[in-house]
Amino acid sequence: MYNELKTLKDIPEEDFLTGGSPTCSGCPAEMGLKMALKALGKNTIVVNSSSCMSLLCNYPYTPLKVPWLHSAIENAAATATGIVRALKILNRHSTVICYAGDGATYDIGIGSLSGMAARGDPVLYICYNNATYANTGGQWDTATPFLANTKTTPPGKYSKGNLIPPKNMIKIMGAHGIYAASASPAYPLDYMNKVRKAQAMNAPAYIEYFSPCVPGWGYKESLGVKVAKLATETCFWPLYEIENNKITINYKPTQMRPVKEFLELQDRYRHLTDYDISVIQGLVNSDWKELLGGESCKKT
Ligand SMILES: Cc1ncc(C[n+]2csc(CCOP(=O)(O)OP(=O)(O)O)c2C)c(N)n1
Ligand code: SF4
Ligand SMILES: [Mg+2]
Repeated sequence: MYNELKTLKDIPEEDFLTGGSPTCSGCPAEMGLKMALKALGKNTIVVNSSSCMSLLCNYPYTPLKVPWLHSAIENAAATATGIVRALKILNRHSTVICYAGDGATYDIGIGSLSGMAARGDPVLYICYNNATYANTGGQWDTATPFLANTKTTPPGKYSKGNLIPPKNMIKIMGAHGIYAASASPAYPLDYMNKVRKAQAMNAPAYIEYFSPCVPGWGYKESLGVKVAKLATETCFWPLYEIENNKITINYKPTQMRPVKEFLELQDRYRHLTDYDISVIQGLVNSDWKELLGGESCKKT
């Protein structure tokens, strides 16, 4: 059981991530940590793998009002496990979270994360997915969407951008038998309630937060939430959760918008032709159909 936020008015006013950080103006990843901490409360310890978010704290300065630990990019989950076990020896309790990028999660730290889930360590792992190694300039990783332009997948005479379809980490973590969910800055109540739900489980949990990136995706800095909203309205980024291997879709648009509306706001898709966009639309349609099928098949 957890204390559900029913309306925006229920969101706690107290902030544990204050102003003065060096992230880009309008950075949705920072918003994601801010909202998570509002949902979790003061008795929380944050582990941050090397990333844009690890720039938040530069000794002796920090915008955070909770304890924060920087880990190497490959071992945030193992570091969090160590904290949980040390607290147990001290007979103390805090919620321990990892707030890690997609590069750390999908690629460099996946072994550490998988081990944490397999051992049953009570850590809430939040991956903010900006679909690149943003902090080092925006290189491709296995979260990068099909045909996206990144520093290492530039479109040109012989290339259309990224040709490797991204993997689905939410399903990979759900297959570990733990709670796994997608979330978005455009649906703050859904996100913060998932964070609270995971906190109350006192078990390993994985939440993946869709995190538009101003310079990496190339959109106007005021449009982060709009980009994220269109990702969900077009079913490019559906909101769902996996619990005890059952899929529940949290939001079904009454009318699915064309994926073009999401793509056209961003420079990383500027090179696409109408045909390329139709290919992406086909992929989105089949992923959405598979998700709907997965939901109904698990309920019967
Ligand atoms: C083992 C290792 N490889 C590479 C790096 C360099 N590095 C520092 S931050 C970073 C990007 C991390 O990407 P992600 O986890 O997606 O976070 P983001 O930068 O997008 O916020 C990289 C590659 C590193 N610190 N350690
Ligand atoms: S590069 Fe992207 S993720 Fe990094 S601080 Fe800027 S907007 Fe945020
Ligand atoms: Mg990233």
